[in-house]
Amino acid sequence: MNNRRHSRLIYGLLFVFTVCLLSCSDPKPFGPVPTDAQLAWQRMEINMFCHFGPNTFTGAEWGSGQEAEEVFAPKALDCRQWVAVAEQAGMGGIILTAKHHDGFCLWPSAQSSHTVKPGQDVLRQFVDACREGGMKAGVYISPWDRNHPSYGTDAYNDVFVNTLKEVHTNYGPFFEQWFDGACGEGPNGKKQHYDWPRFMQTMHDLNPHAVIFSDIGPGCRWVGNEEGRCGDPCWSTLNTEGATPSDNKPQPSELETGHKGGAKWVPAEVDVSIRPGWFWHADEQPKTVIELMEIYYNSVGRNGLLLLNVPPDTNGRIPAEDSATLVAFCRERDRIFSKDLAQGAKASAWHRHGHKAKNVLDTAYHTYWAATGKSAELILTLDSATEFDIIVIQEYIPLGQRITSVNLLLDPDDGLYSYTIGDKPLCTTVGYKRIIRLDHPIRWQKLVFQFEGMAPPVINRIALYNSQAQ
Ligand code: FUL
Repeated sequence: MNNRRHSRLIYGLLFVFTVCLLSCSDPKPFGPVPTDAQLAWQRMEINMFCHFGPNTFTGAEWGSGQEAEEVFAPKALDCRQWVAVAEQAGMGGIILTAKHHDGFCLWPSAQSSHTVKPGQDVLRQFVDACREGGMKAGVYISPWDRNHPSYGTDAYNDVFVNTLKEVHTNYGPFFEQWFDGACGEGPNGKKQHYDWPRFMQTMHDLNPHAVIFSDIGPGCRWVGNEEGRCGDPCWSTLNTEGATPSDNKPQPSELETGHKGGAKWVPAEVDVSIRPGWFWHADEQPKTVIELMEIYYNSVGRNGLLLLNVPPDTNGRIPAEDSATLVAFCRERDRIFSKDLAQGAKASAWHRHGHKAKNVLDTAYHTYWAATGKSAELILTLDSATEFDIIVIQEYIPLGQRITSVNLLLDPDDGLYSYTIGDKPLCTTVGYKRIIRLDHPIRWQKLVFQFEGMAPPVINRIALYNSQAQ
């Protein structure tokens, strides 16, 4: 072999080796990715919010802080019932308003005189009931305090830090800390300058695994509205540089959509109430199952976590009409989503070694199909023509949120054509979960999904459902 042929052979072998190495290697994360706690949180999908306190008895939404402590008098407090309702509703966690804007503490706090009576520790009953029932407990502690005499002065930041320490040390661990951003006037007419960096650092020191909610995270962000919907698109990434919760946050419309290519992983939490108010009021009624399903599609179905508020009444129990609605809401989700019609299909695509297209069909979370390019196609061939009207796609978010559009081609004998919803492709962003409702059911056998991403798409699940099925 002469020298030229010899070096050509070596270059050839090197080329083949490099290509092989590139296509065999695991995909690398793209951009920011969730922490283990954020991933576990997102996979909970729906949690319960409980607004409970003096407002439950006075009919207010924002208590003045001047109400007598005695007004808080639940007749038959039963936190186990809250847990049972949440469990039947398919929820894995409950977040309780341990302190709302009136400053009233649902535990006998050493930081305030506006609290429950010593023998009436609701927070204790709540965490005990959650632990007993295998439910995760979370806590809302409002920085806005309309009762505390030091509110509006530097001393209040110390009080608030001590309050966090008291709650998380004596009652924790909590899976989520909810920091409401509201910042109004206190009893002396002054507004507080919240020391957010200190609050966040305190939380981190107390429980680094708690997901911290605020307008801008760091664990999860406010979705920018209280109507029960994410934006479309909805990115789990957000630019938070220079922003603070409360008075220096991104616009609500930015919080709805997040920022494409944003620097931090701060997924959207969709807080909305089952009733018109956050607190229970005798003259209000829960939403219907149809309304809750719409909220579900627009929150969980658009890459958000749904935090559904279900307020206990003056008995200290969740009213029967709310729990019946929640059970019916859960049944409706089971009815639609228990039969994945893509099971048993064949999936094919170009793939990286070990991350084959068929992985999108199994139910294991950590198996996925990794495309080789930013534009990629995956073909799903069902056993026979099958009717469906819902497509669920899940991006494997431990490697980041990548997808920017999904197009569906249907493959009739006479050539491919694109399925559009209105005049749009199936969707833009996917993220943890995207539920796409078609305009009407279609009966089809071969589906070609075309993906575009900022990096090669990585998908762990594609499923098909028929919402008309019984
Ligand atoms: C808001 C509060 O002002 C409401 O009272 C409620 O707690 C809601 C969840 O957040 O900002």
